[in-house]
Parts: sequence; C-alpha cells; structure tokens
Amino acid sequence: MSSIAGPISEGDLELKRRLTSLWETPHTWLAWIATVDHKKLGKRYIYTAFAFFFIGGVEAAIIRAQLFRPENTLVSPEAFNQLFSMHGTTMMFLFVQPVLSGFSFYLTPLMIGSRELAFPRLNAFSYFVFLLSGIFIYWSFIGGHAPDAGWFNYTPLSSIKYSTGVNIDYYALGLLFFGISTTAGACNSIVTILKMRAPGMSIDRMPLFLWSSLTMSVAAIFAMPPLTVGLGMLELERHWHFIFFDVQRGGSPLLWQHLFWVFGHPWVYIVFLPATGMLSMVVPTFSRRPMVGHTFVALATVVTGLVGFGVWVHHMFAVGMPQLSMSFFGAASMTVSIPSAVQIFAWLGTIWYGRVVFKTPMLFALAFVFQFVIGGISGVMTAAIPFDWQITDTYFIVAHIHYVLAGGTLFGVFAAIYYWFPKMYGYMLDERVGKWSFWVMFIGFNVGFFPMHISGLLGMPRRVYTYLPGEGLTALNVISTIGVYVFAIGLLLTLFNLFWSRRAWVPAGPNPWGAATLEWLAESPPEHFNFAHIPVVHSREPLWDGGVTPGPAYDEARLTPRTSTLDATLEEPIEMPEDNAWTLVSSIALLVLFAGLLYRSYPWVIAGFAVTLFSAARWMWPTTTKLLETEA
Ligand code: HEM
Ligand SMILES: [Cu+2]
Repeated sequence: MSSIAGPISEGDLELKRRLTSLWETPHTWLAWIATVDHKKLGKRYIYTAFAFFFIGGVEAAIIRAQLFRPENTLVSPEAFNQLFSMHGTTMMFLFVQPVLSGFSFYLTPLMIGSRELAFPRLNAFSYFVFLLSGIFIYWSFIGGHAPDAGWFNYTPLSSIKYSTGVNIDYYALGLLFFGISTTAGACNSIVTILKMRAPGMSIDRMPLFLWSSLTMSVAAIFAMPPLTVGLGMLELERHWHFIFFDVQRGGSPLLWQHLFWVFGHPWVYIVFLPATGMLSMVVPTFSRRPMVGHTFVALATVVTGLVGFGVWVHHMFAVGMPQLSMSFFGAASMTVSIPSAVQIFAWLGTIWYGRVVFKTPMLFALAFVFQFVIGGISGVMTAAIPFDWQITDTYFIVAHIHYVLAGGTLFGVFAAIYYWFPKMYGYMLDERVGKWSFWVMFIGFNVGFFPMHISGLLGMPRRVYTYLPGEGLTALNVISTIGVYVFAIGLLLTLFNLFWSRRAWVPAGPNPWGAATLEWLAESPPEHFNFAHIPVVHSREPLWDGGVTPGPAYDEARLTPRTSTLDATLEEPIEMPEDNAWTLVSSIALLVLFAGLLYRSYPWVIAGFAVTLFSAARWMWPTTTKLLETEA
C-alpha cells in the first residue's frame, strides 16, 4: 500500500508503470468506446442517469406549473398525461436504478480490494443498453407519442382498444430493452461481491453498502421476469390478438396489475436499499465510530428485500379483493417497517454514541433519516386497508412516493456525491456551497411535498391536469409549486459546485474524511489498476485499526484475485478481459431489433437478432493472455 507505506520506492514506481501499461485505457476515441474500466463505466452510468433526472425534473416542473392554479391551461390534458407518465417512468427506470448501479459499479471493486468487476465487458454492454433503451423511450416524445398511461400502465387503458397509437409500444418495448441492462448488471454485481473480495474480507467484514448492492441485485434478478412477461403479453395482446388482459375476450385486467406489482414493489426497494447502504458508509465516518448493530443492519437489508416480494397487493386494495387476502398483505406491508426501523435506530445509535462532524455528506444523510421516517409512516398508514381506500390515487400517495424516493433515495445519492466525489475526481467539493445547496434543497423539498399529504387528504386526485377553485386546494398547490422550484434551485447549486470547486482545486488525497473502508486506501482518483498490491484484510474497519496489509501485486497480466464466498480465502488470480468495442455493436443491434418490433418490420428484427448474436460472440469469446515478461 504505497500510499500508506509513506514515500514511494523505486520498486513501487516500476510496479506502477507495469500495472498502468496493463490496465490503462489508451486515449483514443475507439478506446473511449471500448473501455471496460469499471470506474469509467460507473461514472458514465451516473452522468447518463442524471441527464435523465434533469429531463424528468423538467417534466415535473411543467406539471407543477400547470397545477400552480385551478383550471390552468398551460398544457393540454393529453400532454399532461404524457408528462406525468414520462416523469414517473424516467425517474423510476432511467434515473434512480442506473444512478445507484453507477455508484455500485464504480465503488464495489474498490471497496472489496479488487481491480475490476467480474464481467467487465458485460458491464460495458449493460451501460450501452441502458443508454440506448433510454433514447428509444424518449424517441417517442419526438412524434408526440410518449407513453401516457402512467408509470404502471394499467390495462385496459394501455390496451390497443383505448391506446391505439404507438405510445404504449414505446413503453413496453423500451422497458423490455432496458430490462436486459438491469439483469446483466445485477449478475455482474452478485458474482463480483460473492467471488472477488480481497483475501480475508470474510462475509461478516463486508461493508454495508455491499450488502445493500447484493440485496438489490438478487431482488432485481427475481423482480424483472414478471415485468418482462407482462410487457411481452401486453405487446402480444396489442398486436397479435393474444388474450391476457382483455375482459371481453375472457382475459383479466387484474392479471396485469399482479404482474406489474409483483415486479413493482420489489423495484421500489431495489431503488431504495442501496441508498440506505450509502448512508451506512457516511454515518459511521462522520460519527467517527463503527456502525452500531452492523450485523443487524446487514440482516435488516436482506429481510427488507425478501419481505418486499410479499406485499404487492397493497397497490390493489381498491380492486375488490377478498378481505382475507387483503388482510394478509396489509399485515405483511406493516411488517416491512420493522427492518426499516432497525436501520433507522442503528443510524441514530451510531450518531448518539459517536462524535458527529456536520460535513455536507452528513447533513444529507440526516435529512434522509428525517424524510424517510415521514415517508415510512405514510407508508404504514396506506397499509391500513380502510385508510388506503380513502387516499389511493390521491396526492397523499404522490407525497408518499417522493418522501421515500426523493426525500430518501435522492438525498442519499447527494450524500454519496459529496462523500465519494473527492475519491472519484481527486479534489474536494466546496463545503460552503455544499451547505447552501443542502439547506435550499431541504427547505424546498419539504415545503413542496409535505402539503401534498393534505391536498390528498382533501381528495385531490393524482394524474388529473387541473382542479376547481373553491375546493381548498389552491393555496396548498401554490405552496407546493413554489417549494418544488426552490428545491430545483438547491439541486442546481450542487451542479454549480462541481465546477466551482474545480477552480479552487483543493486536493483530496487518498482518505480526506479519515474513513475506514478500502476504497479510501486507493489514490484519489484511483489509478487504473486500483491497488498496486492487492490488500489482505484482517478486520471490518481496516483503515481504522490497521487491519490491512499489502498482498500480491499480480503484475504479470490483467489479474485480480478470486476468493471463496464466505471466508474470502484466496482461490486463484483470474485474468480480466481487455477493452472491446463489440459490446456497443451488440447494443446497437438490439436497438435495431426493438425498433423492428415497434414498426413491426420483421427483416429488422431478424437482422438485429443475428448481429446481436454475432457481436456478442465476439466480445464473449475467450482471448489469448497478453502476458508481460516478468523480471527474472
Ligand atoms: C426532482 C423533483 C421532483 C418533482 C418536482 C416531482 C414531482 C412530481 C409530481 C408533481 C408528480 C405527480 C403528478 C400527478 O399525478 O399530478 C410526480 C409523480 C411521480 N414522481 Fe415525481 N417528482 C420529482 C422527483 C421524483 C423522483 C426522484 C422520483 C423517483 C425516484 C419520482 C417518481 C415519481 C413517480 C413514480 C410518480 C408517479 C407518476 C405516475 O403517476 O405515473 N419523482 N412527481
Ligand atoms: Cu408497494
């Protein structure tokens, strides 16, 4: 660990030169496309996800402008339908899951002491599929045919009888395309976390962020199939006369709802749990002590992921289901609050027994806890069936969604940005501007979204482009809209800070926060090979108690260790593949395939399929080892 062991010896420099020549991505445009470096791809996931966040945010700003006053005519009812449908679909699929994946793909190898993810080329492929599936879905806006049946796209509204245009086909095929990226990414994370941890990092020493990434990935593997099947059924019914959801022909619209929510509820945990993992890294660092109840928090994360598969019917309490089954799902939904409470009290316990340093990452983390508690309580309220009958499909639900996914996940992501940015870019973000951004976001968010609980209790429906004067809703909506715009200013202050701080360039150094986990052992930004010597781990907080020693350099080839799943005993060094541009060809071929399905052009479908197979074979084919002559 040259950065820990003080001045760099000549031998270390030579070693670094060798490793750089093995791992560096050349500075050519082709290499830029072909790179399989997890750090570069992780950042691309984050940039692209935030580009979609920006678009989703503009859609929300227009929605709130339309609802600023009663009977407003800023946008038409049809345009409003497209705006909230695309806002929800964008935020839930194209922003929140990819941004969490981006942090996971960037951080996981560094946190486990590895040089790469298990499948670097698959990572490149899944990034390109994410990007192109997002562009595919947004192409619909060009012709004014954006999906307009909401983010959960209920039939019969989304069936061909009531949605004759291509709007819903963009939704269905676009998410089928996107799902390939999610499943590929999940496989990558699971194998990396279970098989590539540094020697000695046994499962009980694994950082909590990795428990949340692992749970997110395993849940994604099980959650995606019901959505995939549902979307396939919808397209087959819309264009090939199959019968699944059409009640007149013996189908059932409730089948869609079951399929969507068997996916959909686990999905909300998939896009929430990694943010709790981020908090479990930030809170101990700024409380200057290990996490209280580490093992319980790891278990609570897994249990939340598991129970999340048994509560989906709470989205369907108003469809007229038998009392008994609803009561079961109501009770199950309430039990989710138990593992969530374990996490909350563990964070509060760590803060209570710690010496808190109120840096910007910690402020975002504290706001996360406060807003998650509010979102959690409103969640438990909606699990009470009679209450849900009153507030389902009202603005109370809109408030609940945003307290958990914006007040929770988004604030968690901002804590992560301020915490890991110095590691990723090598310089510190300005604390003053950071604190400004935090307070403006915190006040704007709560002023914007809290009144929505009341609008909902007063009966304001969600997804309706206007409301009438004299119903007690005007003042609440004026406050909400102003709050949301203040929130937007706070968000933009952080964007400004990224560039403003670059001017001042305060170097970060390897471990600016004095944190405990391995990513802070690497340089800032990390070198192409992450670690000159693979770390050997002897404790859970290795940088706090000296529980890490330098291991093998593995500088003969692009090597990183494979270790056993539970104890992380070294099995052997495995070779990582080199950059390869065929991953992009495969994803473009898939785009052609899905465009062929959209326009029902079968030659395109066949061509796309053939090129996908051929190009995938090219980047999956084992290549010969590029061995570097080791000094005798
Ligand atoms: C950036 C600030 C955001 C603002 C101002 C905002 C605003 C809104 C508003 C006003 C609606 C309700 C539209 C209606 O029914 O009348 C809405 C719906 C929704 N929002 Fe957001 N939102 C934001 C961020 C997010 C984030 C970060 C997520 C998730 C990660 C999210 C997920 C959703 C979902 C799923 C819906 C439901 C869409 C539907 O009904 O199909 N939003 N948002
Ligand atoms: Cu749910």
